[in-house]
Amino acid sequence: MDLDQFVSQLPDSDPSETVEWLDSLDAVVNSAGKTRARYLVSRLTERARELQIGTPAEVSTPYINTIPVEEQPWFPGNEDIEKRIRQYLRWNAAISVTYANKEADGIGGHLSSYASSAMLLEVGFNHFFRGKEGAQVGDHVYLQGHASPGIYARAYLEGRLSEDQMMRFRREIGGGGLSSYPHPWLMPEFWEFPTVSMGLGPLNSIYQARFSKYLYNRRIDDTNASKVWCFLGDGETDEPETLGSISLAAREQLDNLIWVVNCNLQRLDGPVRGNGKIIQELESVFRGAGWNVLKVIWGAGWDELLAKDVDGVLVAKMNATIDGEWQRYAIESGAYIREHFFGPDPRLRKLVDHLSDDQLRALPRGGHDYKKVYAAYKAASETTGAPTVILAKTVKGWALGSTVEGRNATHSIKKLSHDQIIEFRDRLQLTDQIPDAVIDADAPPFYRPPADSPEALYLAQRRSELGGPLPSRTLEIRRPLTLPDPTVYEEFAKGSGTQSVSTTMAFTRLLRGLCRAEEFGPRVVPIIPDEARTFGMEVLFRELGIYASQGQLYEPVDHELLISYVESKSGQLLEEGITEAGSLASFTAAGTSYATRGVPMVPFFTLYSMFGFQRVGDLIWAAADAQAKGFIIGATAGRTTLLGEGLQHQDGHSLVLASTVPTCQVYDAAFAYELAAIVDCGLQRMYGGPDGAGESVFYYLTAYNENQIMPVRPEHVTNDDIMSGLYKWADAPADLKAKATIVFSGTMNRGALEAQTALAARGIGAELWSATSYKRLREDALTVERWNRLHPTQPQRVAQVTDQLGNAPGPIVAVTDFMKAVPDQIAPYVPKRFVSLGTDGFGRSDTREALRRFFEVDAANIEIAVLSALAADGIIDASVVASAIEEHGIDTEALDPFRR
Ligand SMILES: Cc1ncc(C[n+]2csc(CCOP(=O)(O)OP(=O)(O)O)c2C)c(N)n1
Ligand SMILES: [Mg+2]
Repeated sequence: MDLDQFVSQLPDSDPSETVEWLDSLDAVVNSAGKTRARYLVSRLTERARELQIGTPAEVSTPYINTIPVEEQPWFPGNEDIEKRIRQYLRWNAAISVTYANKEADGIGGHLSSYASSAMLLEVGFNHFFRGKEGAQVGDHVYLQGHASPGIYARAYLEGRLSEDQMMRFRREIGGGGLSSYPHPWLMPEFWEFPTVSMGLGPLNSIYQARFSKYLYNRRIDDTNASKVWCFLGDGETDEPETLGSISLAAREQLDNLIWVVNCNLQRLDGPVRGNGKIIQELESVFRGAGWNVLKVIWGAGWDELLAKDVDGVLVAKMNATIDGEWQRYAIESGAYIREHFFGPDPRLRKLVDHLSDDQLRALPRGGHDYKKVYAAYKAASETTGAPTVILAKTVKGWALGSTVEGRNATHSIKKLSHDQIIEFRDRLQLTDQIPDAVIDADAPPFYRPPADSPEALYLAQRRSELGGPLPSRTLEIRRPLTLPDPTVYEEFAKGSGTQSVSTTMAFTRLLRGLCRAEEFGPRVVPIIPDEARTFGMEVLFRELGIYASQGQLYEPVDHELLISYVESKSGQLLEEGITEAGSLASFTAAGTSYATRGVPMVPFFTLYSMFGFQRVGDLIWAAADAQAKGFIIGATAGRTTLLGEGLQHQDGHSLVLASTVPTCQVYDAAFAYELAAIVDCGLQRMYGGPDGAGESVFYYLTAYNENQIMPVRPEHVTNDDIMSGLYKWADAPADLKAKATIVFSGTMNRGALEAQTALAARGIGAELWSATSYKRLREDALTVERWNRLHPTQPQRVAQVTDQLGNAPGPIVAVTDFMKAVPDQIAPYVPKRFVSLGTDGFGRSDTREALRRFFEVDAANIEIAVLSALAADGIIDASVVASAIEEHGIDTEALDPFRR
């Protein structure tokens, strides 16, 4: 369909004038050709834009630099010194990777990504990226993870890293090494943003920029001057996470966000778009989304040729040449380029008659020309009202030598031979600094100029002027946080009286209380991905306001209601729309704010538990690596508690997935008082202490939607009991001898209680225990087990769960609304018969009752499991179990749900 068809539907107030204009265009095409006509149309469009006529935006422009040479600003740096610095950086980066691969089974590393992006990074380091010294917030710079050797090389030149550390690239164990990629967890004073899982850095950077504006608009921190820079690969743009949220950046007018896409036209295996043009494709995508797009395609050498290209043949050839060919031109000789690029058209060939083959071969790409890059960065930093993306064309493996540069295998080359090192050294003009005699292919020397050399002084001076070194993860709290008064938790200990409520409702009430708390309240960041009504949290819309950078430009349809949809510039709630990934990125930005700007913030991200770890597990992993703090609330938890929704909604495994994340504190609360205690203790652990720094962990907490009367917190239950993962909730009925123990979690407390009553009717007493965290119990047991293994001659320790359940009565039946694997985490440490009841298999749509019977976790099945365990222990006769099965009408021939 012709997209311009709409024009025929517009009124034509002067048809004869229209015909005149069209005829003139026809005449130009006939007499001067299409190139000229295209030029004229472009000029008209440009003028129309100047006159603010409101013509539709073009999504694509010719394959040339966006900033014309006449508009290039003065380059303020010292060109010679910067060049030498880059040479040293390139050298040291490559050498550190070579060290990591000294032995036969090397430990990897990448040479060619940094080689292609060195210039892009250096212009930023020397002229743009603001550090965090003094009171300034500083910039947030997301770097391509596998370009880390270059970042280490810079820190080495700056004297932040030692030669020993450089030799220990990728040797983390034993200390003193450098992590393979940006890992704040492993290098907490250096790296800020884990980026190497492709796509996550770009996504996180968008929400980081948005969060910066949120802090500013809510008057929590003056982030106005702080920018977010994100460096990413052209191949990385294929990840849906990379481009998935770019429209948000434009909608939110994130002019504090600058992306630099290193378009080296290659990814790991081969070309990104051999048959197309990645820069053009990305330009259309970003322009369509409302970004400011700056293409940096050609270096200065081309300016003269483009100026002489009066009939547009050069631009036409540039437009028509596809990336597979450009990649080839990057490695071929000048003669080949003359023959194949310029050759076929005599007008083109004539353009370069005056250039030698060597000069032709040396015509640079824009991303390797610091003046072009500087111009783009300057324009980007001065842009208002929109985010900017810079599409910079580079060569992968640039300057690494003829056998590496631009080759399809370049990404995976990890080691340079002696000859390659010599060629590289020569190319970098480092013969004086690194003479042949000191080059040993296995142990080539690093090179750092003396501290009083012009290069070292320049480096130091540039960084000090920009506010200190980078990357640097701050551990200094600029705006301390005060924890809420404990009275906010008190009501939850009293139970819900006669009212039936869910733990989700209790959580919402607690969240409101926390948001209202003096001083602490504004630091809470509630995050919801379009599920507030599902969770019964819509009361928060009006009470807290939904953050909207433009306020609310309309009167909402439900404005008269108490729960109306209120958007506001100072709103507190981040209602993210349907994006768990985006919400997680907000969670990460808020949860790491203590370290990225010294302003602790407390995110409470409530998600649909099925669409958490399962959907955005890698983002959660990255949040953990970034040492994020906060609470992820897995609402509508449980495979049978969430009724009616079926297989793709009913979550019986987020607790299993959560247990894989080292810093994640996983809690499955049964009662309102447990939930309140977990939040209370969690806040103290993460944000307590003298400076509010606390521990770098985060909490995953389930919340169910089944209503029940919330019990009063038993007298004997302490916060430590709840946090320890397991505590006795109720004794066996007073008149009976306790013969068994039922361990429940979450909403299974009700079935457990019913089973206790039914067992009592059979004269069997059972204790009830609440397991709030199997992960916690397992980790404690693992620690004890290891200690015992390594201290064989010392008095052996006993794990908490071994002590507790070892001394509890009879066999243990653990029941959960999650997979059996959840309670099974403690099975090896319980020194007696241990049976798990859980919800393995796909979910089903039905009532809770039917579901619990199907998954065999209802009261009857708990009772039967206890009887069966007692029979197996020889305490009762098997016939008792058989008759209970019959009494309850259990279908013994039904298929095991686990298999379906
Ligand atoms: C999610 C994910 N998948 C795969 C990889 C492995 N990987 C590392 S670098 C790379 C190629 C990157 O190409 P590009 O984004 O173009 O960056 P360049 O190195 O060319 O600058 C791949 C596939 C990864 N790091 N993350
Ligand atoms: Mg690439």
